[in-house]
Amino acid sequence: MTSSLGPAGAKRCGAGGEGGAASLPHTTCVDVRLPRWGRWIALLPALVCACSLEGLSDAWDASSTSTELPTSTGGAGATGGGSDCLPGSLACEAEDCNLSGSFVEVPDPMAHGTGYVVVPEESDCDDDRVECPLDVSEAGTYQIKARLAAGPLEGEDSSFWIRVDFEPSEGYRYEFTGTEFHFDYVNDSESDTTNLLTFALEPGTHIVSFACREDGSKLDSVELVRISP
Ligand SMILES: [Ca+2]
Ligand SMILES: [Ca+2]
Repeated sequence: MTSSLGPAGAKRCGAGGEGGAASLPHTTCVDVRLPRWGRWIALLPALVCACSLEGLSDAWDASSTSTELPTSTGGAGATGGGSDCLPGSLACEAEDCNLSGSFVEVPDPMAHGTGYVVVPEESDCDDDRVECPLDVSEAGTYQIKARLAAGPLEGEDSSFWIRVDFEPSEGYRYEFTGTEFHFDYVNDSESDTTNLLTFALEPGTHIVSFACREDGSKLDSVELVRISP
C-alpha cells in the first residue's frame, strides 16, 4: 500500500460543455498552482509532522521505515491470531495469512489482493509456511482451491507441502504447472490416483497450510470449497 502527497498545485477546470449543471460554453480553468517556492512551503507541515512522530512509537517507526508487510512468527501450531483473513470466510489472500520462515509478500498487478507470497529463489526451503485460518460454518467434505503460479524454473518452482490442521505431519506433496496465475484444486502428487484431496471438516476454524517444497513457487490465494455433506 502506498500513499502519496497530491500535487503541490493543479489547474482546476470548471465543468463545461454538455451535462454540467451550469453548462458553460467553454471550459473554465483557474490556475491555482503555487509559485515555485510556495510548493516547498506547502510541503513543510507534512515533513515536520513526519519527523516529529519518529521515535514516538515502535509501530510508527516500523511503518515509516519499512516497505515490507510484517510477517507472522506463528509457524507450526499457529492459529488464526495475527492473520488478516476475514473471520467467517472460506477464502483468504495468501498475503493475509500467517507467514513464517522465508515467505515474503510480493506486490504484483497480476495477483489478486495486494500480491502473492513466495520463498524467493535460492532461499531454499526450511519449514517455511503459509497458514490460512478458514472458517467452516457447515460440516461437510471440502477441497482446497488455490490461485498460484510456478516460478521461473517450471518443474522446479512449482510445488508445496499441504496440511490441514497440521496433518499429516509431513504434508501432502502437491505439484502444479503453469507460470501464469491460475486457479487449481490441490491433489496428492504422490498418490497413484489423480483424485483431488478431500477433507471431512466440522464447523469451526481450520488451518490450511502451504509449506515450501520448492523455492520460487508463488501462492496468491487459498480457499476451501464444499463439495458434499
Ligand atoms: Ca526454486
Ligand atoms: Ca493475493
